Parts: sequence; C-alpha cells; structure tokens
Amino acid sequence: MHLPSLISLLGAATLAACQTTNGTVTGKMGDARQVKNNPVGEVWVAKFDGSQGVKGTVTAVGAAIGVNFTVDVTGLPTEKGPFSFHVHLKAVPESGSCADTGTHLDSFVRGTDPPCASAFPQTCEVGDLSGKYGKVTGPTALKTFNDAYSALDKIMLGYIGDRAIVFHDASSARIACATLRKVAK
Ligand SMILES: *[C@@H]1O[C@H](CO)[C@@H](O)[C@H](O)[C@H]1NC(C)=O
Ligand SMILES: *[C@@H]1O[C@H](CO)[C@@H](O)[C@H](O)[C@H]1NC(C)=O
Ligand SMILES: [Cu+2]
Repeated sequence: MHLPSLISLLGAATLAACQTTNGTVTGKMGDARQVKNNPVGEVWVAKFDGSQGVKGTVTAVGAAIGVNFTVDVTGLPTEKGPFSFHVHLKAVPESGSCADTGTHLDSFVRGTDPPCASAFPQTCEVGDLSGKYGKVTGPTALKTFNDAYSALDKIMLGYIGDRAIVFHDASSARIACATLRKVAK
C-alpha cells in the first residue's frame, strides 16, 4: 500500500473512533460493552413503598440488547429536584438505609470524573442511569429508556440484579432507595 492511501485509511479510522467515543475512553476496563444475551422479557422490579416519600416502581425488563427500564414514581419532593437516579452496588439493607447501598455500579471502572456525557453512554458508569438518560422532576415521574449496558445475568459485567436503585435530590442527598428483585414468572 502506498503512503497516501495509508494516511487516508488512518484518517478514516480516527474519524470512526471519534464518532463513537469522541476519542476518549474513560473506563480502566474500556468502554462499557453492550449486553446481547439477557433473558428477553425477564422482569425485575424495585418497589418504592412510600415510606421514604417516594412511591412507585422502577422496572427492568430484559431486551435483545441490554435492559428496558421504566421509572414510574410519585412523591418526589418537587422543590428539591431535579433528581438523579442510579444503580448502586448493594441491596438496601434491612435498616432501609440508602447510605448503605454502596457506590454506583461502575463495572468498567471509570469513576465519576469526568462527568458522564450522555451522547457517549458507553463511557459512563453503567449504573449512572440519569447521567445517560436524563434526570427526572417531581412530584411524579414516568420515563422509559433502553440501557444497552445493563445485564441480568450474574456473571456479566453490568449486572443490576439485587442491587439498589437510589434517587438523589439536587444536593445529591440520597432520598429514596429500593432493591431490584426478580419477579417470578
Ligand atoms: C471528549 O469529551 C470529554 C467529555 O465531554 C472531554 O473532556 C474531552 O476533552 C473530549 N475529547 C476530545 C478528543 O474531544
Ligand atoms: C424494549 O424496548 C424496545 C424499544 O422501545 C422495544 O422495541 C422492545 O420490544 C422492548 N423489549 C421488551 C422485551 O420489552
Ligand atoms: Cu446514586
């Protein structure tokens, strides 16, 4: 291959990389990988019982790629929003303490800096759902989105099962949490 065509080939490859990631890989383990072997139609639900003010559900359904989420809650304290929400590492303990649900699910180890750029969801923490798909406002929120990087199989990176969904207010205080549990078929 002569030099000019090699140069144009390299240019095209660089352009392709920029179009998908803007050239910046944030994760120590690379970009988040799409999950294509979830059990399609399997349902997991985090049930917010109202004891922390927030009432409703966050539902996760296995899809051909990743997981379809539905956030359907009410009782968010309007004046404290907008509200972010994430998958945290642990389940909510018996005490109900959202403080004890650990940090965000971050399977590809990118941390919170730089902040998630929603145009490049593969570079965000897997659990940073509101970073990728937008925060919600109160008092009532209904939002659906597909996250390609969430897994329903325990052996996969990005596994969300038996982990907490946590809502934060604008000051980032944890205002409500509930654990994603598998719904029996
Ligand atoms: C890509 O985006 C990130 C975060 O938005 C920014 O910090 C970085 O400078 C950008 N990189 C390039 C090569 O434009
Ligand atoms: C997931 O959402 C997509 C896009 O809305 C939809 O086409 C697909 O049928 C959904 N999958 C399941 C299993 O609900
Ligand atoms: Cu959080």
